[in-house]
Amino acid sequence: MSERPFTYDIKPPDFLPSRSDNHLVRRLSDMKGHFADAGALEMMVTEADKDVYEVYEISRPAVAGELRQGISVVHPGRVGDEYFMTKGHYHLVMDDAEIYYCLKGRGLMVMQTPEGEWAVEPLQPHRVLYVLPRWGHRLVNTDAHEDLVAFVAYAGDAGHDYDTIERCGFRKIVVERGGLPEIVDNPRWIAAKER
Ligand code: PAN
Ligand code: ZN
Repeated sequence: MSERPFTYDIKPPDFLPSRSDNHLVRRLSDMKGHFADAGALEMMVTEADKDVYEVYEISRPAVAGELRQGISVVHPGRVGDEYFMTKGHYHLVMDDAEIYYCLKGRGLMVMQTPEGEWAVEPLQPHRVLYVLPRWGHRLVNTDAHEDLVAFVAYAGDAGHDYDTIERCGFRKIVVERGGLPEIVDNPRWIAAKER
């Protein structure tokens, strides 16, 4: 039988999808190299290897024309003064864009191009963010208590390039200063010309 159109629900209060094909959990121990304070991360991993974020994937074939979908949940927390966040990535197919629709919580999307341009956009419930082609992206939860939850949709063939971010980092990181989020230079960032 041929495949049929389908629906699923994303409902409050938790906004988890009624259908998902994959559930990924990224713990502190999966985040080595991503947070600026490596010592603080090491200590936290030893004490309790907490979940940092989760992704519920609605999988589609990895081809142009399809749309992969998912719900990303970034939990509240910090490593040193840096807020919990996703690893972040570029799409392997750099021309593939992405839609984020924030359902719950407060946070920031940190973005950059390989040429060194950067942007940070605040997220709050009911806000849509369009991630342009070529822009690497990372979700950051800046709330002290609540999960940051977003629906995403991106081209089926996009793929994820994590290596570049693992090697070079994001140009900007988000830290807490006096109870408020602040965007600061990443001491670990390696500019394209030095890579
Ligand atoms: C999202 C992300 C998700 C997890 O579905 O994959 O938020 O972040 P990382 O992939 O950086 O670990 C997306 O942007 N897909 O393209
Ligand atoms: Zn993406």
